[in-house]
Amino acid sequence: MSNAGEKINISSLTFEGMITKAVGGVYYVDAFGGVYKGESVKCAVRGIFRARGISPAAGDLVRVEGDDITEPVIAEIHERKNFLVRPPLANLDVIVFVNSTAQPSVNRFILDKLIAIADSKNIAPAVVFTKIDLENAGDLPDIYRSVGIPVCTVDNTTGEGADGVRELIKGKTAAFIGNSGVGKSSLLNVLYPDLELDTAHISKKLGRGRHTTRQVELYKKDGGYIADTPGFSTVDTERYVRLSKDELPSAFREFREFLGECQFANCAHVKEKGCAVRAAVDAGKIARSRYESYLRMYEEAGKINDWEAKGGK
Ligand SMILES: Nc1nc2c(ncn2[C@@H]2O[C@H](COP(=O)(O)OP(=O)(O)OP(=O)(O)O)[C@@H](O)[C@H]2O)c(=O)[nH]1
Ligand SMILES: [Mg+2]
Ligand SMILES: [Zn+2]
Repeated sequence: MSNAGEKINISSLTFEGMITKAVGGVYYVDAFGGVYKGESVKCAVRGIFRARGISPAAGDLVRVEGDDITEPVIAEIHERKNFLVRPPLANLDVIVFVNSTAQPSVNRFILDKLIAIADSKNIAPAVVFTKIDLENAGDLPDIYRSVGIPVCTVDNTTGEGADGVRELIKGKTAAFIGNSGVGKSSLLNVLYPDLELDTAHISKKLGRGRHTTRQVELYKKDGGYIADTPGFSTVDTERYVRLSKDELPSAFREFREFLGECQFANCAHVKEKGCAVRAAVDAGKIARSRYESYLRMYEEAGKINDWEAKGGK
């Protein structure tokens, strides 16, 4: 880092980089150029962002300005290609949805909902099923593979299947997301043992983990960045998801080819006559569990819209 007595060209203290960690107003930025190139630099942020209601997040591409007296400052946040509110992450290429075949068990509805959100934000979804040493993944891999989503099944105790995950995330910015206790940190430790992430034993009483991972950080690996994230609970997903009734049908990727074929142009694909989506479900072209997730999200979207229409915010 800079040395008080040394003369440094100020312009070389300005650099482009990516935020990898945000903790209590302190940001760590991976420098892409300048004198700190390749290093992680601790930065503050200009107050102007707070005034504008922008809070820098891991994954943000930024310009950092420095002089040789004060701490480097994030002076500009470049436009985000996408943003996840919870956990706060910007500019993701891939979200790896991690599910356990054993405890905690897979919640198809939550998985479908999260995939729909990723698709609607143009973030490529991928699905991993862990703990295959304990339970078989059953029909799940086929359901997701058949709609073009990459699926890996892994046993984190031996590392079996983990190489498939490595291929998916190589050179990308990828977040590992899923319920607490599914084995996100365990899987990342299998892929990158030097991370030494904390993992926890399942609480027998609750049948789920205890939120071992508490904060989001992007780690530089295989020419890309990966984020371990704190496990969510079902309650979280009820709160942060906002897909409207209009956005929903096309957020289910396998519905898209049928959307123009319904008898009524404004078909909601719920119980309308001549619905091509329902016909596809009956014909086995769309998995029933996916369609059921759609119906449930449609119902939830109705609640949100009605509530907002009554003046809620
Ligand atoms: N048998 C078996 N156990 C696993 C596997 N993957 C993870 N576990 C165990 O499951 C527990 C939870 O794993 P973690 O990696 O801490 O889960 P996490 O998803 O990071 O949980 P949070 O950080 O709380 O969100 C630990 O006891 C792991 O040893 C697996 O493939 N097989
Ligand atoms: Mg964890
Ligand atoms: Zn329809």
